[in-house]
Amino acid sequence: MDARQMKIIAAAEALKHVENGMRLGIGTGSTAEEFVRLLAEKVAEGLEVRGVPTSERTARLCVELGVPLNSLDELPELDLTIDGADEVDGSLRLIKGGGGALLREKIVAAASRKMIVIADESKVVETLGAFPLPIEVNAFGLSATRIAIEKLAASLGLAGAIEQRKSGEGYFKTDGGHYILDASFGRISDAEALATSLNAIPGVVEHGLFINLASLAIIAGPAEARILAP
Ligand code: ABF
Repeated sequence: MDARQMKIIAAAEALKHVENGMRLGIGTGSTAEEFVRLLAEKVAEGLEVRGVPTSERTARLCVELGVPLNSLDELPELDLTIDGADEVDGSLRLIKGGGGALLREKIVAAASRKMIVIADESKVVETLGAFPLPIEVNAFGLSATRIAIEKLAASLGLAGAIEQRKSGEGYFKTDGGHYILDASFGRISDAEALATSLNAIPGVVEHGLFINLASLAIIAGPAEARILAP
């Protein structure tokens, strides 16, 4: 079974949690896109849902495939969000943001009663941090913000390169017009402490540590999908 088939299996399992009339947060990334494709088939068959996309990219796909959309301001309370992840640990802590949509993903997840993560086995880790942590930062004072993050990391015993994410010849900009710093800290032994401290740095808009947001994770392996629950 190839990687795409595993993503489809996880997405199909997640679709079983979608009920008629639901207000749905719709994630970003290749796994979430498989979910959008399956959801669109159900919508074409008569399923009635309203979606709130977590990125412009997801919004475009939903429009193309006929999934009805609203803004989060129109639907500020959601029943369920389904989204991918870059890493998942056994306590359902996540690293997200490899696709650059972490800010909207976190706002949408926080506005949802339930969040289901869809991923394949390659995303499951014992300790978060092998995947560089995306940190979305304001363009103003970028160097000062980077220094503050470096000092914070050192105070928590974390070391590693912090690279500004590039795109083509320039730097990657998020849907919100911010930049991303990818922090290769390695093992993050206290994700809660890092998350709280990053939030206290003024130039940090948001970071990719998602803690206490996921309700369950559907993890697709070569043979079948398994559930990770808190
Ligand atoms: C989004 O897409 C992100 O938060 C995460 O960075 C990425 C996962 O993408 P994929 O499903 O393509 O691995 O969910």
